[in-house]
Amino acid sequence: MDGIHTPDFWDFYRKKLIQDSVISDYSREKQSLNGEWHYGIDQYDTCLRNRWWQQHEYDKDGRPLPLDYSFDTWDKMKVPSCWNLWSEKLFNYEGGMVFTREFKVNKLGKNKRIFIKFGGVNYQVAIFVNKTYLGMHEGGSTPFYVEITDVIKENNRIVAAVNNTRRPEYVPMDNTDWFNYGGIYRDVELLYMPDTFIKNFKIALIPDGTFSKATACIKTDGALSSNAVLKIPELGISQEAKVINCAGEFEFSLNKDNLTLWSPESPKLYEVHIEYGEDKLTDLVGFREIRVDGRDVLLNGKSIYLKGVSAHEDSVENGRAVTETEIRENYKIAKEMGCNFMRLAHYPHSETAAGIADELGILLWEEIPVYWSIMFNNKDTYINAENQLIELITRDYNRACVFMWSVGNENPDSDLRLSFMSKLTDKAHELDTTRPVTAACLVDNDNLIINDRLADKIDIIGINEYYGWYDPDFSKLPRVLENSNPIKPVIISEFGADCKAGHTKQGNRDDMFSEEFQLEVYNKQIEVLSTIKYIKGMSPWIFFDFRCPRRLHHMQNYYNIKGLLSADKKYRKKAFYAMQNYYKGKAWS
Ligand code: GCB
Repeated sequence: MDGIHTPDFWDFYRKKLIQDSVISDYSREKQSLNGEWHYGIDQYDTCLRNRWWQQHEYDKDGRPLPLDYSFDTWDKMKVPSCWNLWSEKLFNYEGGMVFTREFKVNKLGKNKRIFIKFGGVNYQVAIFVNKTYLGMHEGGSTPFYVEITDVIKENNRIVAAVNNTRRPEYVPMDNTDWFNYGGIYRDVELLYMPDTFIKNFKIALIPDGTFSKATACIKTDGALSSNAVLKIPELGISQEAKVINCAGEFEFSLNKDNLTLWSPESPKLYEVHIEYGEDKLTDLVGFREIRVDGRDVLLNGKSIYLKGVSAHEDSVENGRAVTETEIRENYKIAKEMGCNFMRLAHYPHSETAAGIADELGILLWEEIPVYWSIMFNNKDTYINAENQLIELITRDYNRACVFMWSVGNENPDSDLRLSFMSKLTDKAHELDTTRPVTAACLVDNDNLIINDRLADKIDIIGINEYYGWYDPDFSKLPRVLENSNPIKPVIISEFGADCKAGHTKQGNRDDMFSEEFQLEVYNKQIEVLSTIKYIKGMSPWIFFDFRCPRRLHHMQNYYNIKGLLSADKKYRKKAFYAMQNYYKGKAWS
């Protein structure tokens, strides 16, 4: 009875974790594996326990064995999608789900390496191709890549055992204020690479105020002794770098007078080409400089006020599997509201979201789901959080729109949390010396002051405060701000109030959920926050209503309704217009 008594079967799978596998793949030769996959609801993880993926279907004498699965008769689901929205019976499902399909590869040949890319699978997934276990990825929001060169044949079967069970040691943990959609909800693609290839590359303007020095580095995979070449044809740049131990670095000058700096008003992108042996890679990159100077935030040397809004990755129709059309529509409405900035909360949104923000000129706050009180004392939790940070920074380093990395949200100040998040901040600084690091911190509500010990480590202090809502005593807000004297810039990363779209005051307790009430909170917040010089931006909570299992009030109906827009984004609440008036009248400094 192979596999039935296997209490420690997770250990077997977790021994092969896929981490830090991100490959720069813009412009790569790809084959989509999106489309219909068979799926089976596997509540007890029997695929993993009993190793269905080995497809051990006959005994040694060729007699058929009884099976508990039949991959090709299972129902089909579209990939990418969130299973909760695929079928009514899965609306609230959390647990194991096995996905499988057959595929052919377009190209088999010498000197070719083939990888599978998963853009996002929530939360954990074990991958098998042609009866071989390739590894497990944990963390539902960042991409991972698995090499399949050695197992590939003409006809292939992939099995992906996904599980979105929430656990206290995960990142995020088991308690969050958003819906835990399950599924393979971003693209799945095959990548064709030469034997030796550029694994990833980073390029940026050096933030020294001269706008004339740039740096780039590449990591390579495979053996080769040749130089790498970097070209930016529009700027007349062609540079060579030695690759030693699979790493190469370029430092080069740009002619400041020829260079159009990337900014929200002028989101200029340049084609950057890198060649290394047979491998060629192209990316579209904007050059700009971000600096923090005292309490000031500078973009291209000029003080900037971040007119933002926070947003989840969610849509009524597609959950977290938001489409490019939906992303573009969101940015369009944000721009109509007067935004130059968005906080993509509380986990990495898709790389498409960053790509489009680059193109449209929207600055982004990108975040990892170190949310509330995760297990700060657990070593594996730290490794997991750090890995998500590495995967995010590797994926989006070249996106000019990314203004800062956030290492967490509302984590109560404790010694363990301070050391956990200080380490994450150091890691972010090590991986990226060109951007500020932030975190959404809490106010010290006993002493009415901004007093988070993490503020010493991060470069921009994010503050979440709900005066006028969770704390109805609004008079505390001006006191907090007067009592505080931060030496760094502050962004109000959250404030807000629930509001049911279209609901007006009726003279009862539900008035708290009315548009008038939300509007009043916004008006009071804007009035106070706009007078404080060290506040350099804001991203109120939140752009649109989103699905949330913690919200059981009859006005909420399993949604967090603090949106400025309704969940379908069609209805603009009164407070939307208050923000619009404020932002449209707000100058740049
Ligand atoms: C917060 C959290 C956010 C919640 C929000 C709320 O402080 O950061 O995730 O959704 O409050 O609505 O309570």
